[in-house]
Amino acid sequence: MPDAHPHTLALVALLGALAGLAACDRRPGPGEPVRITVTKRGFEPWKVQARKDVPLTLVVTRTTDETCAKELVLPELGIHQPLPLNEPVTVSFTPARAGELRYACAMNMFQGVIEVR
Ligand SMILES: [Cu+2]
Repeated sequence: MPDAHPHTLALVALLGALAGLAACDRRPGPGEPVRITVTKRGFEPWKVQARKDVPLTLVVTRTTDETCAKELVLPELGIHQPLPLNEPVTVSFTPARAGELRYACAMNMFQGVIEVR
């Protein structure tokens, strides 16, 4: 194997740094679906950001049968979305006001917030 050129090494280091940044920044770009996983700890992440008047798509996947969080209820928007086990479910809407949109499981034990700016 030939010696690696110094520029190649620098490029590899740069790509590594970029990959690290991408892994740390979990905030999706505008229009990108926001992934939420329902684990035995509840909705993860429990807080997501959104923009007023910009369509928001949540992709919610319940990965545990151990809790009662088998539904996503967002009263302000009349959403009662069943969450089948291990099946990504898409919930789309456009926040019409800034502020906090609260959602929860059907029994209000596990909660989450969509922070609309
Ligand atoms: Cu519950």
